[in-house]
Amino acid sequence: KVGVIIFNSKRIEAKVLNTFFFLMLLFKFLLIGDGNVGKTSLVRRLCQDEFDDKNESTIGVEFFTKLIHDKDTDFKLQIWDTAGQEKYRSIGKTYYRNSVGILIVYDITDHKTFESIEDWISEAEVNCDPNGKKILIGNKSDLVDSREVTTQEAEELARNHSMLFLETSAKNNTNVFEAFMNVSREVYAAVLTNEIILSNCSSLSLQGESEEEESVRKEKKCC
Ligand code: G3D
Ligand code: MG
Repeated sequence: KVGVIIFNSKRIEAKVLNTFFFLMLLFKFLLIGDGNVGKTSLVRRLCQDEFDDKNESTIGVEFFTKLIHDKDTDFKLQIWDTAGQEKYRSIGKTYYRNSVGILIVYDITDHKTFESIEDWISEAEVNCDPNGKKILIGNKSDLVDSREVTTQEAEELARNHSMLFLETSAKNNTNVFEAFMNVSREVYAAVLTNEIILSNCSSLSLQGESEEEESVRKEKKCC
């Protein structure tokens, strides 16, 4: 089955985009949540398959990219990570603009970070695509003895907001790829049904990488 994308008012099959135009769907994803919950560690685990327990709070690049191949479709995630601004709740609107996949992260060993989740959901609802797909992520699932947030209470919160939910460990590489993949599949399904309209050029990228992305990858060893 081949999905149909409405692009600039034209119906284009997703596979045709991939095969003949050497174009690839580009989804902007972002991570939000309190400082220190492991947002940067999750992106690094996904893109570099690395875990560094001496993470600097500022990483100096605005986004990472990850190519995803799922069944007969390729797409690219452009994943924005904050550079520490979340500590002051001063994330600008540019960070949120055009994002269609939103990962909202708390730390299962710090209940305060879970209590902030409602505020982060409100931020996402005000600033992101209203049909964007969200996932609630309870990170640091490896720290079982220090757990402060139960799986059940998090599941209930996610259900109340019609969000996906997963517990992850960036350290042990548990559920990290799955978290991004599950949101990607929901976004892609919503694109095919026109619930999410990718109507501007920033939603497509040439297959392969741009010079900017290549230089970021080389500098930061990104994927
Ligand atoms: P942030 O980007 O949300 O601010 P970071 O969070 O990715 O910078 O991570 C904050 C701290 O949590 C880091 O430790 C990091 O190593 C740790 N961390 C991130 N993910 C996990 C995880 O899955 N398990 C465990 N055990 N620790 C994790 P430091 O010591 O640098 O503060
Ligand atoms: Mg960070």
